[in-house]
Amino acid sequence: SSRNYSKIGVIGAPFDKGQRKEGAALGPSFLRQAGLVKHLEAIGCDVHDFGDVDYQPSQEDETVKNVRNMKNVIAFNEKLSQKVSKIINEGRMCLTLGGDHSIGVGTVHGHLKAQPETSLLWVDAHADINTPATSNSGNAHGMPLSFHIKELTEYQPELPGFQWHSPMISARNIAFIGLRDVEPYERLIIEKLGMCALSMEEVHGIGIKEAVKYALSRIDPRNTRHLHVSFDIDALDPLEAPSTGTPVRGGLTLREGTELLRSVHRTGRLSAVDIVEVNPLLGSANDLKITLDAARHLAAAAAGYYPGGWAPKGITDIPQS
Ligand code: HAR
Ligand code: MN
Ligand code: MN
Ligand code: MN
Repeated sequence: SSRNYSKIGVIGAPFDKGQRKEGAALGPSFLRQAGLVKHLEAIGCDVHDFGDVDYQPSQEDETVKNVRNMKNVIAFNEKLSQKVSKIINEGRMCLTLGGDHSIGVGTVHGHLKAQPETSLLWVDAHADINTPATSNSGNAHGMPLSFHIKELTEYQPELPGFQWHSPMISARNIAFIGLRDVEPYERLIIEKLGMCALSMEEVHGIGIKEAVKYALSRIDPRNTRHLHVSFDIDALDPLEAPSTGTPVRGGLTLREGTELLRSVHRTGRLSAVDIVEVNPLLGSANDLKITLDAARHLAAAAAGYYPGGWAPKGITDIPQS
């Protein structure tokens, strides 16, 4: 095995108005404090931390067309999208630290703007593909995919301030891994669009390696496209990542999560990763420690970290005593 660590740009997306629980906005600072960025440097990555998205959410906001906090969601993601484009255009893999999953509006848009030929792996317990019309919650973190999919254009409402955004990816270039809490209308959309959706049932049936291989063969059949992995920490089992807003039992082990990311890294075409839905205000101190540590391991795997280790660079002989 050879050393193949990445050039990475880190951006913090401290935003939690895509759902009702406070705390996910503290994700970026807690993840940095837990050493996520330092760890990437320690394993040999060339890391540039671009800091956090510079946006203070306004206190007064409203629900428009069943999208709660519509103004803040749209304004925050416009800024985030620009940052992501910039980092990818600089030739770095963009690692976005959330934030709730509504920040997937900005990360995926920014990536597609920089690299239109991109396929997307959505690793999540949830499908996050509700349109504003199908959502029961009005929470934007359950909707980001619907905004990106070209085939859903005619089902979207006009949202004021959202003109900067347009759907830029086909459903055939998106796959899910880890699903186990999908609503009926979400399932209808998945079936109508013929999407590749590997629930925990399929992951258990064929194993994580085959699942990733199959998903990539569906969304990138010629092995030519750039890849984006949007990793919701709740894809992991709550035993592995308890500090999150909507935990669902029966999820991926951390080992499966790192295997997934390292497999995608090995393609050489992984250009953006999101790690979202870490909520430092949920669970015990130990729950938080476990969750932050899981996120750190996921980031390292995305950067190509091989757990078997490497011999020191340029050295072939064991030192004499
Ligand atoms: N499907 C539900 C909704 O639309 C729940 C989404 C839940 N949460 C997430 N997203 N963490 O992955 O509101
Ligand atoms: Mn999600
Ligand atoms: Mn290209
Ligand atoms: Mn989720």
